[in-house]
Amino acid sequence: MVQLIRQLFDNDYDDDGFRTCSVTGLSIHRTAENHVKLFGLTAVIALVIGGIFALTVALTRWELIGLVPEADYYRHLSMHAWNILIFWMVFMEIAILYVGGPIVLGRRLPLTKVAKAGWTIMVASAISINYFMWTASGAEEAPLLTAYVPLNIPTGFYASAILFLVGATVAALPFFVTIWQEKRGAATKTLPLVTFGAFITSIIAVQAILGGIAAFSYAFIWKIGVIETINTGIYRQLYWMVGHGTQQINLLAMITVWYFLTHVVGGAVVVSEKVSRSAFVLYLFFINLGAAHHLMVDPGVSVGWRIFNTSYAFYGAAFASMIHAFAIPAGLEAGRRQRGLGGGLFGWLTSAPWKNPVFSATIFSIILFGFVGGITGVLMGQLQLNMTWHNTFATVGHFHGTVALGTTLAFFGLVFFVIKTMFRKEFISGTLATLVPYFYAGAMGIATLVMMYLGILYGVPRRTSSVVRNIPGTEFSISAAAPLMTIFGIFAVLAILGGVLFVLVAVGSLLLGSRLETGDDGDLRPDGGLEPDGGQPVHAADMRGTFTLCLIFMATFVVLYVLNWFLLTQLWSIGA
Ligand code: HEM
Ligand SMILES: [Cu+2]
Repeated sequence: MVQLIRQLFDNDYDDDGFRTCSVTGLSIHRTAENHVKLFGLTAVIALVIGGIFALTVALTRWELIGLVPEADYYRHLSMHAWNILIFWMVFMEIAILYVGGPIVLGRRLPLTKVAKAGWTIMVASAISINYFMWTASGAEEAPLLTAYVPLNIPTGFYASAILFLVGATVAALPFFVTIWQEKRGAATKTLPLVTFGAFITSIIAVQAILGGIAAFSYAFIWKIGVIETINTGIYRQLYWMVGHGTQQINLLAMITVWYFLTHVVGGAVVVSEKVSRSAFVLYLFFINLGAAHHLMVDPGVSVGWRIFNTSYAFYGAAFASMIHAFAIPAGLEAGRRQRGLGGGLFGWLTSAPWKNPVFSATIFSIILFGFVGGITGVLMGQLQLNMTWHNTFATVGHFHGTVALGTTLAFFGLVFFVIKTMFRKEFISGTLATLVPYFYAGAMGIATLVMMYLGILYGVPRRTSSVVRNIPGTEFSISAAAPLMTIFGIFAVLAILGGVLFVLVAVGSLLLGSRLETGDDGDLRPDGGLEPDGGQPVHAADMRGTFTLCLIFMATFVVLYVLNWFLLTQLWSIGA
């Protein structure tokens, strides 16, 4: 065991503790690499726990099975949400900060003791959050993701949640110090794009963490009786600074990973540094205002406030996403055309390394995030359309489009990348590894679409263990949705099997995979090497394939927009 751990955390370093990465050519220091591994492995453990509860939750909503009794449902749903949305993602994101900072900059990780202290606090508080969620009993309730006051949630939960946020801040400190070291005495030196993306992510993370500490502290002092009453409207505003804020972190970390992985395994170039950087800066100013979309039906805030934040201001962030959605495929197209890889409209895409799971996971993440998670987010974030989405199963569909399809797939790609480039292990089965992104993206994609269909067309609510019965005292019946719940259940189970396959390949490769020799790129490096040679300058490269894709995206957007407004008009007869 000790031997194994030592082997996992060791590579051939020179006397200063550096080695050269055989895929990226980056100079990697032992400290940076080992902490990426530590946080990455912890994240995968959280994914497993969250995934187990994805199964119990899905098998309950699949009414024919109805696994968990009603009284226990929130406990399971809370375990699913916190382990998978918070712990899987945040541990990965700290690893991403260390990749984007010290590894891309070729530095050692400073303050390694602080990094370890951060990890320890995060792990301890994650365990205790799980404990309080699982053991909430009697008059106490499981918190769900939101821990809304005045639900009677265990005091220890709030305390542990605060601690987790503090732990994440401590773990991020070495990243900030790295940026400071890099810029010290060289204030005009530009950070590489990936580092820049990671840095903007970290600033947004600070805002989210401050909001979270404020929200949970406010609830905590109320729970222990320091204040007698609590204003639920204020709690909700504070809570969504972290509730939505963590999703912004997920988004930015994912986009940073998109730039990184399309470059190192697909041969993408950056078409315009200025444009991509400006898009990150737009996020900095506008994305946090999106948090207001969670307060769409709150009576405490004015309609003008809601419309301003979720529409006018938030479109600054949606615009930034559009820029990335163009810039990343355009970079891939330009980079591959410069190398002469594939002619015609889509030859650059069809000739891409589709068998490489790092590549396919990244591309599926981009496509599914955009088409499934992104479009629906803009739709339901609009005041009027929100009326048909709010608190329905369609909402759950939307955020599985963003986090379970988009972010999770990008992180799958990153974990596979780290297994080969940092753990230096070959996959135990190349075929199974290739299969993972296709299997998971396919099944989860369908499960997600069915969730939306059930929510929008049948009005099936979220956060209930059983829905297919008439709403008491009304004539509304949603029992027609029953057969579709089975389709949802089947694809949900398949998606979970896709996740199981991912974990088996990842952990199996770590334990049993053969070791890659120094210099072996494990078939990751793009055709023609990392830098396009001898081809045309980037602006001479044709990007009409990407332009066509963008037109398809826009057409889909328009169709869904019109469709949603049409469906909204159908509601006018209610109560007539
Ligand atoms: C195989 C994959 C998954 C399946 C089958 C699944 C299934 C579900 C279902 C059925 C619900 C809704 C329950 C309800 O409202 O009654 C749910 C909620 C949720 N899921 Fe997933 N999920 C999966 C993966 C993920 C991933 C990867 C994430 C995040 C990274 C995630 C985050 C969430 C969150 C945040 C909630 C909402 C919890 C709440 O309402 O407080 N899920 N999931
Ligand atoms: Cu949000």
